[in-house]
Amino acid sequence: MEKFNFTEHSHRRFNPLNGEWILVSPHRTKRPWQGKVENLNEERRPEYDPKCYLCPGNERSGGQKNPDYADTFVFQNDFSALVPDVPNGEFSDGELFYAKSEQGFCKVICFSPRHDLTIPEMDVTNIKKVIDLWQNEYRELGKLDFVNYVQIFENKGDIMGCSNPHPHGQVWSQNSIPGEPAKEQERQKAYYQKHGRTMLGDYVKRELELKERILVENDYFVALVPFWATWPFEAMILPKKEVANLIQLSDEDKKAFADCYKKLTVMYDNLFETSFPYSAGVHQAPTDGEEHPEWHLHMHFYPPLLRSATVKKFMVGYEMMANPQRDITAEQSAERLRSLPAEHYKTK
Ligand code: H2U
Ligand code: ZN
Repeated sequence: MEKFNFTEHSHRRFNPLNGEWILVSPHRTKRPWQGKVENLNEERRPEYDPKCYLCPGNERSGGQKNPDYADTFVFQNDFSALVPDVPNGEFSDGELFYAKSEQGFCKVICFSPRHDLTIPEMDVTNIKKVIDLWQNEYRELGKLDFVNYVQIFENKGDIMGCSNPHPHGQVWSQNSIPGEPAKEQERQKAYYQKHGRTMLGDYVKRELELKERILVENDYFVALVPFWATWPFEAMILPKKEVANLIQLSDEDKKAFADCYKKLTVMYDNLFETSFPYSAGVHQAPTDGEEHPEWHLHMHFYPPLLRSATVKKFMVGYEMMANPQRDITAEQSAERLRSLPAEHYKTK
């Protein structure tokens, strides 16, 4: 019997961050995919769109008018999924029926006044201003008594359900620690209790030695394809040093974060020469008043595209019923992303 090898044989990989598994079937992609690049003839957007609800000076659905902002802009979501004025309450009927009231806040953040830009097309100085805003929102929302967790995220592209191409993200904050960060917290806590170091601090150190899955590295931050990647081109950005939340980032750190955010998203856009859709979000320590030395801040990128600007990976069937599965390995994805030109395809 030949020896087990990642690029030939089906295997399961363990995700230590959430405790779940991913099935990898590399034998299904014997040859490297050349990537059919469909030219989608993406429309060029104007710098200002009079009909956009996020452009400076325009009116939103609720009737409010956006200010004439110059860098970033944040406002309370006019259709918030979470609101602060909910009475405290619980419902239970035996062990099987349980519900609880939830208070929170939803905000929308505009990354730039320019309707035609996206993160990979913005410069690092302006991307850093987005991270400044995240830091500020995390700090201020976290001070509220009823806010124990702040989720910052970005939905990019129609196929991710994004409602408007104007560069923007959202911040939802609430009473409870939601499912994904709660799983990560439990795993990180167990690791920290055992080793006295953060799980992702150790992880990033080892990845930097191996170099197989690293996409971008600067003085303080790294972008990589995690060993346990689920989505075909999933990636993570994380600080090299132990940082539990955005407040702990200095100006230099934020610049380094912005540099990774830009370089990673340029790779993404260049992969299929399209504005690459994804859901991305920052995971960090809850704001529940407890110490959280176990937490290591990181940003996840979950992009759905598989083979071209239009062919996406479906998380259906086996994925829904059992666990996620992928063909191309994390190392092969990293290799493909690294081999792309550093310059954005639109500026060619
Ligand atoms: P996406 O990030 O998925 O595109 O969502 C944008 C949010 O903007 C969405 O949650 C809000 C929607 O409720 N919105 C406003 O707050 N005001 C508007 O005038 C339109 C959309
Ligand atoms: Zn996470």
